[in-house]
Amino acid sequence: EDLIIKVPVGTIIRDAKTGKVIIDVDTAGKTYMMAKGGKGGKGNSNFATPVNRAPRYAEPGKPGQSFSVELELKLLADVGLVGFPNAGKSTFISVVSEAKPKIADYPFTTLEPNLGIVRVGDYDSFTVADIPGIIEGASDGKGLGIQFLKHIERTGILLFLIDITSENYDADFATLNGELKKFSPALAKKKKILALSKADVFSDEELATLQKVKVKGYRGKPVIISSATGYNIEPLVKRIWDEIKENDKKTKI
Ligand SMILES: Nc1nc2c(ncn2[C@@H]2O[C@H](COP(=O)(O)OP(=O)(O)OP(=O)(O)O)[C@@H](O)[C@H]2O)c(=O)[nH]1
Ligand SMILES: [Mg+2]
Repeated sequence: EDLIIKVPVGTIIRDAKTGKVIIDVDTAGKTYMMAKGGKGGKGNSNFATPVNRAPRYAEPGKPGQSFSVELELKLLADVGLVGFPNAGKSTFISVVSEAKPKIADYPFTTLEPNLGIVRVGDYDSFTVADIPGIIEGASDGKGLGIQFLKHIERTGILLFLIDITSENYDADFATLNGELKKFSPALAKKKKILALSKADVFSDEELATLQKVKVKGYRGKPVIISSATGYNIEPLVKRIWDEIKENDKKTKI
């Protein structure tokens, strides 16, 4: 009888010895025969004849394949959140989804990724992965390191959050990008949306001067948001949704 082991979508199965990927379970319902079972033997009663009721002969079975595999689960989300500690990533996911991550005004509050489902209109939704904050030197092990970046390797797009009170958006954006790149050049090349968070701490006049702000290395205008007041959250969700649909179109062609 077949032994069927169910694994979540996003599981990668590797040969434990060589590390070679055997199968990447990237879609629901994907099946794969990992190891061929052995052949059952035949006991001596199968060979009984009227003359010899208890033959000594039996057919031995053949052993099945046997080897060790490693299973790794990567989160599959449409959007991955990228930012320094305290940028407001978890707060953002908590206002756009049902996720209830820990939020606090000190760095490295988030230690494990959180997933949230964001509803768009009545029928659509996308998923967001909130991960720990990145700092300069993370790729050399500073802060929490960057191992958790593997969780956003399989997201369609990245949402960068930079605190609007930061002194230098250009430098922040470059640092975040640099750390991503050191982890995986492919990750750094993903489609990005940049948002400046915590807009509520600025006055309307200050915000007015920021409306045209450009950030080096980022095409387009950053979206200025406040998770606290909801300012521009809906347009940002709409924008993310449009990008996801655009990405889908590209991968289908
Ligand atoms: N004023 C204001 N404060 C905010 C806003 N969003 C988040 N904060 C505050 O910023 C602090 C950090 O928020 P988090 O959401 O925990 O930040 P994070 O980016 O998830 O931080 P790490 O998990 O450490 O990487 C908390 O004190 C939040 O209340 C906002 O829109 N306005
Ligand atoms: Mg957090």
